[in-house]
Amino acid sequence: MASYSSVVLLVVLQVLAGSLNKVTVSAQCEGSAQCLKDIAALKAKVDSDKLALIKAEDLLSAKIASCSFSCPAGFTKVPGVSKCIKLLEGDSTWDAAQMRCADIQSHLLFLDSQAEADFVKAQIKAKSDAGKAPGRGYWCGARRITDSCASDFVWKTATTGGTQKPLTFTDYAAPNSCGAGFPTEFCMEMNINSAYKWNDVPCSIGNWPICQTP
Ligand SMILES: [Ca+2]
Repeated sequence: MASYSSVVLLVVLQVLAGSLNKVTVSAQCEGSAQCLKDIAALKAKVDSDKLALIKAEDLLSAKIASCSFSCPAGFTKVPGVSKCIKLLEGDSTWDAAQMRCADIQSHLLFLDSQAEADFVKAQIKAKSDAGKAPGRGYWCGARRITDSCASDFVWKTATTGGTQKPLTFTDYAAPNSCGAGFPTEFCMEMNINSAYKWNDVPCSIGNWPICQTP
């Protein structure tokens, strides 16, 4: 049977051996090019996984927003975006059209992509095909910054004040004619004569409003 002192000696030796192993491994790791490479690779993977997680969370948030988004009664959702439109009937000037939209907590249509423009054209065509005033001109929210043919178009919720937004794409009918002979074409309509592409006209003519919310 081993004596008490022998057992103590064995334990001490084992502890010492363990410490030595740890020191050796640690020294190898800190000095090893392979080890540093492994650490760098793992850090890169963590960064990559974090980015993937952030992207997945963004997708999730967008999907939740899209799925939980609904339009007010009477409005139609524009596919792929959180935007609702409503085609009103009856002639109004551009200013009066904005007020009619404001009465139903909306503003004249802003178009942010060709896909949106094409969707709206299809809505107008469906209305026209259903016998609702075929060939009507419709107001959208594009108006020149100032009442001058040299002034650019922007999206507006009012003639003065309100919200202004730059055009991020255009769907102009060619040619737009503001200038000699047509000196006051400051507002934009969507007209059947140009397949509902955008045509500048005087803001005082009568068109039907296309309202948008939000
Ligand atoms: Ca014109």
